[in-house]
Amino acid sequence: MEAQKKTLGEFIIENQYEFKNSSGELSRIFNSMKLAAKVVSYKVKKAGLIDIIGGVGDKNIQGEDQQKLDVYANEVFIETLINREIVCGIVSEENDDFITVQGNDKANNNKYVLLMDPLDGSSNIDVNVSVGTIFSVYARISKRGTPVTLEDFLQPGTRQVAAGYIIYGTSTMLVYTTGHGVNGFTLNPAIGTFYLSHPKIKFPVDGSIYSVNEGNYVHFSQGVKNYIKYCQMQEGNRPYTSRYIGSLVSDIHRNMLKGGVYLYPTSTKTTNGKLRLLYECNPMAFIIEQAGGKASNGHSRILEIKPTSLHERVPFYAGSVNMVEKVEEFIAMANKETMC
Ligand code: P6P
Repeated sequence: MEAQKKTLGEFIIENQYEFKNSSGELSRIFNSMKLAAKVVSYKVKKAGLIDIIGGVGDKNIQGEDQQKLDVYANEVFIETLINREIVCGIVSEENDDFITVQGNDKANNNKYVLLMDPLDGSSNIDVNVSVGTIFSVYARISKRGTPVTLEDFLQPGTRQVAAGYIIYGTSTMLVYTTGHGVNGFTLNPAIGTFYLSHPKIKFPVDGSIYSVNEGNYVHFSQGVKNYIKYCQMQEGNRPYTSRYIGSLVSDIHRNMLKGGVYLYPTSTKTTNGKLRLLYECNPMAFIIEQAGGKASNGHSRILEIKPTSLHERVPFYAGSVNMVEKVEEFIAMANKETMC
C-alpha cells in the first residue's frame, strides 16, 4: 500500500539531521529537483503526442544536435532553481559557461552550486527509450556574498555534498545520495508524489552484465578489447550478457540493481572518452560508490580527478567492484605488454 511508504518529502525532512549546521538549503534543492523532475517527466511521457520531439537545429558545446526536450528540460531545471534562489551558481551540459544566480544578495549568499546534465541520452527520445537527468551538488569554495567563480565548479568529486539522477523510464524514479547510502523513489503520476520504493540500494559486488558500445570495438585499446573477448568467451565460467541502452542513467541503474559493469573507454575516435566528468561521471560515481560499487578511469578513482575545465571528458568504467577491477587488470596487463 503506497500510503504506508514514505514520501520523498518526508524522507528529506527525516534525514536533514545528516547535515551538520543544516540550514535546510539542501532540502530545498532536493524539493526543487523533485518539482522540476515531475514537470519534465510529464513532457517526456507525452513527447510522442506533442510537437516536442526532434532537434531544434542548434548544437550544444559538445557539438551534439540539441533535441527539443533537451532544451526544454534545461530551461525547466534552471528556472526552477533560479526562481527559488537556493543555489548561487549552475553548470549545465547545455550551457557553454556557468550561470551565476544573480537575484538579490540572498542568491549570492547561498552556499551551494549545482551541476547537471538535464536530459542525458537524448538521442533515445525519438525512439521511446528511457532517458535521464543527472545532478551534482557542491558547497561553494569562494566567499559567500560574492558571485560564484569557476573554481566553485572545478572541485574533485570527493567534495560532492549530494548527487542524484532521475530516470524517465517505464516509471519515473529519483535516486540520490548525500553520502549516507543510496535511496530510490518512484513517482506515482496520478498524485504527483515520489514514494520510497528502493531503500538502501546496494551494488552487487559481482555480476554478469557488461555494457559497452561494441560498435566501437576496433577503436578500443588492446586491454579493453581483451576484456570484451574475456566476457564473450565466457572465460572464468561466467555466463556474461551484453546489455547497452545508450543511456548512461538507464545502463547504470539496471546494473546497480542486477550487477554489472558499464564501460565508456577512450578510443581512437574519442581520445578522452565521451562522458563528461563534472555532471555525468562524478555524480554517477558518488552514487555508485555509496551503493558499494566502484568507478574508475581505467586506473584511478573517478572522484579523485581534479577537474580542469567545465566540459572535460574522461574514460569511465563503473559498476560491480569485482568487474571494474577485472577491467582495470586487463588494461594494466595490456599496457605492461606494450611497454615490454
Ligand atoms: P554512444 C548519451 O549521449 C551518452 O552521453 C550516455 O548517456 C550514453 O551512455 C552514451 O552517451 C552513449 O554513447 O557513443 O554509445 O552512442
